[in-house]
Amino acid sequence: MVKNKTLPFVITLYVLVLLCIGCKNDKKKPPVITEQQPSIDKSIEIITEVMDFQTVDTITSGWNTFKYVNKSKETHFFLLDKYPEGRTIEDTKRDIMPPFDKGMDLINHGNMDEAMAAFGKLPEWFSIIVFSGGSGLVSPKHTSTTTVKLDSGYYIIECYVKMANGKFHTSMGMTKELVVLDKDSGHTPPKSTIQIELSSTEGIVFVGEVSSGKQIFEVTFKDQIVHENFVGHDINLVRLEENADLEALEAWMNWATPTGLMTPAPEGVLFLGGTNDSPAGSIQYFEVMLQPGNYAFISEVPKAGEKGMFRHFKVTN
Ligand SMILES: [Cu+2]
Repeated sequence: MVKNKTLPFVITLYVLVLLCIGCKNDKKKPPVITEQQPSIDKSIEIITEVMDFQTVDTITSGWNTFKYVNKSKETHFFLLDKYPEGRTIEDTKRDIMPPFDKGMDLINHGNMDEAMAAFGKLPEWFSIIVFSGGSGLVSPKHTSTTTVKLDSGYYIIECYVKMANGKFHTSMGMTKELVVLDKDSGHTPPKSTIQIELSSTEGIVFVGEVSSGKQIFEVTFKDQIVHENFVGHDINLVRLEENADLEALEAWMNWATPTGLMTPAPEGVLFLGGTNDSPAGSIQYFEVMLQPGNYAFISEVPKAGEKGMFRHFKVTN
C-alpha cells in the first residue's frame, strides 16, 4: 500500500525533473532564424557625426542593407570602392588622395590644364577600383537605406563631397576600410515597389506614378561609363521645395568645378539618398518614406539634364 501511495509522487517528481531539464535546454537553444530573411531587417548601420564613418570593420558578402545615418551638419554619401588585391587604405593615402587634393586646388584656382595633369598622376591601379554602390547624397539629419550585393574583398567607404574651403571629405576623415568576407550573408533583396533603369543612352527611366508612403526603388544599372568628372552615373532622390533652383542643383552635381559638390548644398533641395555608382548589370535598392510633393532623380554627373539623368516627378497622395 505504501508503495502504491508513493508511486504517483515519484512519477510526478520524475515528470517535473524532465520538464525542468526541458526548460533549461530551451533557454540554451538559439532563437530560430528563418533562412533567407530579407536583408532590410538586418541592416548595417553607418553613422556620420562630423567627418567620419562609424561602422563595423567586417561584414559578410552577398546582399547587405546599409542604414546610413547622417547626424552631421553637412550633406554626405557613402560609396563602396572595391580595391584590387593587395591594395589598402595606406595606398589610398599615399597614391590617391594627393593627386586629387592637388588637382582640386588647381581647379579652384582656375588652372584646368594643370589640374588634369595632376589627376594624370593617379596610379594605374586606380582605374581597376570597382565602385560598388552605396547611398546617394543624404542631407543633414537624414537617414538613407540602401541594399547592395557585394563580392568578398577589401573595400574603402568614402565620401568625396567638399567642405566650404574646397577640401574633399575623403581627406578630412571620410575614408574607412571595410572587409567583406568570403561568406554569404544569406539575405535576399527587398521586394521593390518601383523599378528604375539607368543607362548612359536612356538616362533614368521608370514608369507609373509614385505615391506617398513607403517606397522601395529597384535600380538596374543597364550600363556604366566614366563621365567627364571621372565617375560613373548614380541616382540621387531629391525633394524640391518651392525655392529650389534647378539649374543650380544640376551645376552642383559636378564635383570637378570649384563650387560643385561643395558645402553649402543648393537651397530648397533635400537629398534623400539613392543608389551610388556601381557596375553595369548591377542592381541596388533604396527605401524611402515619401510625402506628397515635387521630387527629382538626378545623377551626380555633368549635364545630367542633357543625358536624361535629371527627371522631375510628383509624388501623389
Ligand atoms: Cu561627406
